[in-house]
Amino acid sequence: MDRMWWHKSVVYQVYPKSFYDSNGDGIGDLGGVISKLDYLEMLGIDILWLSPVYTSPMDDNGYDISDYYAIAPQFGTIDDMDRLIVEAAKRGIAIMMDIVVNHTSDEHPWFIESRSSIHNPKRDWYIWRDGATATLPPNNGESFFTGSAWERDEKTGQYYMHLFSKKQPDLNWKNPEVREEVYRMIRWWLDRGIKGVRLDAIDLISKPEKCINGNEGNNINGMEHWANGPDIDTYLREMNREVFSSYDVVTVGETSFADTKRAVAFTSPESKEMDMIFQFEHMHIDHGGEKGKWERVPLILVKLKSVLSRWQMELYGKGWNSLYWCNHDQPRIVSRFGNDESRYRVQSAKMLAAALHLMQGTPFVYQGEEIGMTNTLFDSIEDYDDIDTLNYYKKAVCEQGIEKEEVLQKIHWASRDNARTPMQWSGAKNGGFTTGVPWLKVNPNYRRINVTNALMDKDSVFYFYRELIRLRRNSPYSDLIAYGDYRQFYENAESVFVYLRTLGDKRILVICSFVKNEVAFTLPGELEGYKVSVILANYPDKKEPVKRMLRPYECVVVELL
Ligand code: TEU
Ligand code: CA
Repeated sequence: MDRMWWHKSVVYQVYPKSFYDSNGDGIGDLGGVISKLDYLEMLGIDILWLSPVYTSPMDDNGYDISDYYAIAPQFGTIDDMDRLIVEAAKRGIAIMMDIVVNHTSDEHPWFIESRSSIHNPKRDWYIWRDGATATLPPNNGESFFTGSAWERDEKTGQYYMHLFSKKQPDLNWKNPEVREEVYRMIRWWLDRGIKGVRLDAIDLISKPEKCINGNEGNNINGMEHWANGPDIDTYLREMNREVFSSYDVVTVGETSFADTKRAVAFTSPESKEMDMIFQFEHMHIDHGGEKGKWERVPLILVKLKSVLSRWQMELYGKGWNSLYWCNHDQPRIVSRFGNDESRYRVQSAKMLAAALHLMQGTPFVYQGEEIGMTNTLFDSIEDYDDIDTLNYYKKAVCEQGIEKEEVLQKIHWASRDNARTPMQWSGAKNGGFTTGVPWLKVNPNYRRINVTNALMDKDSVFYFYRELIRLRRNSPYSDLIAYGDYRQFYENAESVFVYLRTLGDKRILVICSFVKNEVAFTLPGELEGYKVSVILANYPDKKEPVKRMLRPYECVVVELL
């Protein structure tokens, strides 16, 4: 595979609403992002992925766009956006925009026209169907945000499809005019100087031919029909040809239904579709499955290791992985796969970082992950904001009659708001995020966990991330980390994750303990002859791991010489 610039890049995701508020209205904004660019430069990242900042009624915090060519006033102006692109570039940082084109807002002029009459020229820009009966929607498909995926429109009596909220009607990609408009819009942004594109929910753009019922179950009905529709590859190839092929740009598709085979089809250079994708298999390990995403399932490390290893092996030389633990839709990783109790938080956050960043792929760091931010425990549903969370609460409490306490517990664990509490910059009021009233409560642990503290402590999670980023971008191990092959050891071990990366005669072994008790470790027999030299560790003594007990959440990365 040809080497590409983004093979050694690290991406940092900013969720603008929660990053930094520059004018005291309680909402993070572009001015805030600009003022923190020096911080991001210090961390050493290459690309800044900005969650949507376009004009939007904010039903889903900007993932419901009503004007693709304008910035939401809460976030700033198009001049601020241009300034961000320029200021970031000065610091060697490229901007990646979040492109949401599976759906628009119902307040987008296209949809307003589309719903106005059956004969409107834009009618066919969205997915309209007659009900199955006088009272039933076209099929039993459910939306990702609870309830039917169909909304009946009074005006014409037909239903429109919305795989997410009812304020997010799905575009009809079958219509070539829609595709042309989408491509024009993306080109407009690329011409402004952005260097990356994240394609939201892109595996959902090609809809099934027939409007049949999905399997009933505890999970989302219709899920099996929504993703990877018949024309998915055709559309992606067309978009690549019409847009991306003329620019030096990196693309990443959000594809929650992809398996490794699909991933190769999406990301192999010959396919000419996308550069990499976000897969979700490792995110479904501790929730989801049969019982739906609000049910917690205990983490089984052997399963997690096997999923990650399979993605490493099956994409090797064929496609390209993205590597991520966190984003704005996922609870905080240190609270999930690590341990957020004070005495283990730092160690486990570092261990998770090493486990992920030393695999093959392009790592993504989500704001706050680099200081080990944790889940939050709001005691009232009033404190939550996320539409997915609120819809679920209503259904669970009002329709299913589940105890409020029990529902709140599930929300504590799984709500997307865990990732969306404001960035913790300092121990000052509101974590230094705003001088006003924050739109979402700050996690009360901000006095302890914040950027100011992290920067003052040479053993902080922050500096560990910085070191991992440096190792990948600019160190004697860069080529090995980007292109070395991957092999797992001890795949049946329940507490430790061990893998070897090899390129030519250079090799590193990554050893990570996922548990709070001590666990015995011995260097795999076939590696015994090598001289062991520690290059990174999360305990200050950097003790060699040949045959000894690993301490709680210990990780050691060694070069085998
Ligand atoms: O997410 C789409 C997606 O597949 C899911 O992760 C979804 O967020 C999850 O099932 C809800 O619990 C993308 C965005 O990342 C998300 O923030 C948006 O809400 C969604 O698309 C709609 O645009
Ligand atoms: Ca603001």
